[in-house]
Amino acid sequence: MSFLVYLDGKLVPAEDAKISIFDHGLLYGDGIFEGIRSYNGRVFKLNEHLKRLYDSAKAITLTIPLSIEELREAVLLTLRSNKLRDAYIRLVVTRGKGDLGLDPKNCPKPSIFIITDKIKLYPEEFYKNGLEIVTVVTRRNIPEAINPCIKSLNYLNNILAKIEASNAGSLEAVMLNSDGFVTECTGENIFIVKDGHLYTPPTWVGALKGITRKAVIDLALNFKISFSEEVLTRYDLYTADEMFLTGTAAEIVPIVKVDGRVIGDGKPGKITTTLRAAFIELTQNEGVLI
Ligand code: PXG
Repeated sequence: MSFLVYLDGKLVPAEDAKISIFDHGLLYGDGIFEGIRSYNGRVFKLNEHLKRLYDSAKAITLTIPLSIEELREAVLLTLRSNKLRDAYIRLVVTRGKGDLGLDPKNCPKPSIFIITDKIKLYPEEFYKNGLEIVTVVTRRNIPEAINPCIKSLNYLNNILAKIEASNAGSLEAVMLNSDGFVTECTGENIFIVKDGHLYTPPTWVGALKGITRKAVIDLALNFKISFSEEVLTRYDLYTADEMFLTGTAAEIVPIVKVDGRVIGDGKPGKITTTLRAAFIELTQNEGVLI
């Protein structure tokens, strides 16, 4: 069945929504995006996602042709038009149509589109029993090149890591930075628990400032779970008591094996399970009403 997407100020049937082959988003990966979810008729952390989008835009000198309030309304309108309460929202801003050649000055008008659909990253069994992951050789982009805090359309770095994981028979990859420190996975931040303490790498090592990451840290603090951002090595992963990933699409995924090393007792840990339950409850009750 057809559904409507937002494209440059209009709602159009998905099959009629077309972007030019001269759009620099396609030609050069020149653009930015957000992946957002709605639950139970509310858009979870919508304002946080919009703020990150405008920060990404600023970092790549792209002027979004709508105010943050107008863009918020466009997201809500797209959801309402499709009568969606539980959805995955892909909000994309491209540099727009231009001549061939890298220079963004060739692109007078950025394009905005919003797709509201469903997403399922991993089969349900992995949320219950935990996922096995591997570290890969492909390193995360160094912050001095494309800063991983920019959520750009340039995901080839992460796609190469995903292919490596897949070739090794795994659904997800842990990416290290050029010094060998743990950064994040291909579309998720990473957390470990050791001796009751929760750790995640600081984003300056080369990770996205994940919105789910922040929500989980806030929940942990509410539960009085001790937490710190620390630079982590593969050794820290191998010797962790618990591990999990966070992301809008993935939500919270328990990890039970890394590079063949069993984490804890090989089952999702207690703190992971507690935080996951609290996260599910939060998503059902918090957010901008559609
Ligand atoms: N790291 C990277 C590299 C990401 O792309 C996250 C961490 C988690 O961030 P949030 O803010 O979502 O907690 C992401 C987010 C998809 C998809 O379609 C990917 C993401 C989000 C939504 C959808 O694969 N990645």
